[in-house]
Amino acid sequence: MTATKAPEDLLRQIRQGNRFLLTSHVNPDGDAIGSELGLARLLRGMGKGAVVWNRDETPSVYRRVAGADRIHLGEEPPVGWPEKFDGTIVLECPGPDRTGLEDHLDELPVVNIDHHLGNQHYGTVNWVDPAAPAVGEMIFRLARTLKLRVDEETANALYLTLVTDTGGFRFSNATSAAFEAAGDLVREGAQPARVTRWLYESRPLASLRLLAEMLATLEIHAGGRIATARLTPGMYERAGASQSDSEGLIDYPRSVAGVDAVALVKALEDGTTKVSLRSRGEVDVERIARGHGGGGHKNAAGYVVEAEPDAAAREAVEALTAALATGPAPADVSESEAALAAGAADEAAAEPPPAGGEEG
Ligand SMILES: [Mn+2]
Repeated sequence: MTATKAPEDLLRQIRQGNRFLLTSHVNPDGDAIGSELGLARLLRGMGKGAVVWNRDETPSVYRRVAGADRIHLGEEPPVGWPEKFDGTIVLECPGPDRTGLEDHLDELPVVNIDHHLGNQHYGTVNWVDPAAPAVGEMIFRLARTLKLRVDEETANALYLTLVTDTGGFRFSNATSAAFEAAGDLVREGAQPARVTRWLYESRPLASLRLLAEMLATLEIHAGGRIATARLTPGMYERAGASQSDSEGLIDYPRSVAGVDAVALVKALEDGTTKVSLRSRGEVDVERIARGHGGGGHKNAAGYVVEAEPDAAAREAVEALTAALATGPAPADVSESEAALAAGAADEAAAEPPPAGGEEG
């Protein structure tokens, strides 16, 4: 697949509008936050207004990105919506329902910029490029097409999207385009050591305590090829953790030698159970998630079921076992095959609306 250019009508929408609302999917990941904040800075650099509105809170590891403290959160629209805006730009979001704000999205023209293969082309204008390693890389290309200056903080935000979506340049989407964009962003002032520190060396202590709780539940199935782990409201409570502190924890069971598929089973406060799946290579977990009303990518997906955690875990292991049996033998369990396209994954699960307060 070759990279596509931002379509003319998209460039026109952006040039003509004066004030934009930017949003992305529920449970935002690094690509969502970095793309939003990077594009917001670029638009402001053009003399335009930009407000980022996300339904869910920003995971703590992304809060160092410039502008993260100004993101409007929750289901109530920001001041002046929609009369003081000229359009909505939805980033890294395959369908409008995934924003959690879909009731508001038909108010103004929508610009849809995404790299998910299954994008529903729901925008007034759509730019969907499945070959892009991250939506942030598309935003960087857009900046070049519009001949915009990319300042240091914008470069950091966009660089972060590449690091997170490629799993630190480990996954199969760590293409030459990803490395070229990363190199160009560093030339524009991105600071890899700083961004890496935000991402991997700034975890809240509660997140590590939650990891310890989760690892105590680690189980291996199918002769070592499947790992399961649990999260419960009680664990969050003991760890003093908030929902976003579980970001990235599923990568630990997947790091076990020989494991090709992982199910993280999370008991939710409302009695439902969220199942996050990860896999390697040809093991398709998106199909399993879709069968339960969820979604995601081939190697990273999720769903919510009305079942007890034990039953949900058993069912997930059965489905993963079947998927392992039908997929080709893992001749080469290369790390690069774990095309996580970070985060965009279990957020695909039909999330229940957030309860009033923080769970745990
Ligand atoms: Mn992405």
